[in-house]
Amino acid sequence: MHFHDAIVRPPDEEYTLGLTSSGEGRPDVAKALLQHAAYCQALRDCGVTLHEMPAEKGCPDGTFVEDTALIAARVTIVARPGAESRRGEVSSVAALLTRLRGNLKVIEAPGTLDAGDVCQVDEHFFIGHTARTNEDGAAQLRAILSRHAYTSSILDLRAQKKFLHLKSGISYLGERRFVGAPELRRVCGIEKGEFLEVADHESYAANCIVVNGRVLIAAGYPAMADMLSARGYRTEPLDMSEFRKMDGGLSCLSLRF
Ligand code: CIR
Repeated sequence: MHFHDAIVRPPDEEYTLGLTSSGEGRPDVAKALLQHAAYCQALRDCGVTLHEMPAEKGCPDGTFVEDTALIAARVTIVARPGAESRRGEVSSVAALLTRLRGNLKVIEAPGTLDAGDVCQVDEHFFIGHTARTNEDGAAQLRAILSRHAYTSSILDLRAQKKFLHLKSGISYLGERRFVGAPELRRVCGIEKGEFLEVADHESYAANCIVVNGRVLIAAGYPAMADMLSARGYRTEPLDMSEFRKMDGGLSCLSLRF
């Protein structure tokens, strides 16, 4: 899949007020802005045109723009975040997506869906049922996808507490290959041969993105970097420390299409 565009939104001074369970302390906003700028540059270096949204008042988690929508080739879906404090992020993203993508589908109450819970695998979608994405939201998404000739499966992840979202612990690399935490391989029912297992102490690095021939990964996870390099992937490490503090992974910072 080739990406031409990505939507991003920088953090602002309210960023420290966002949701987190990491216990890693408050993020340094100036540092987060630098890391965000480096992330944006890495996307540009992959040939992607960026659509930069301004930070929005009252949306401290707004930089995690991936959670607000799901963009597939044949349909664009506006999510309804499970955390009430994040619902205000959606309308501005929807307005931009209407301009960029045309007709949108929408997840409606009582459904909730954080798009970070959705992992696209070619024409199939894994949908995590989590603390953020409820049964109704997952079912709505499944119905929309099916109307656009995509298949999907809903995975009950509520028992595991380690990952906020499905994609916090698993990424699809393309060509039937995944990278992620072994426990999620089992839940997704993926064959071992297709799955590169991330060591437990590096599980944060499982969230990575493949963009036009490069894999953007979090810096500071050498086993993950070596595992991908050994298989011929070109990796681009990015410092994510200030996003990790707020439970955010690398994929969450952009909506790619
Ligand atoms: C939240 O708790 O919603 C944000 N602080 C982090 C969201 C990260 N998004 C993601 O993993 N897809």
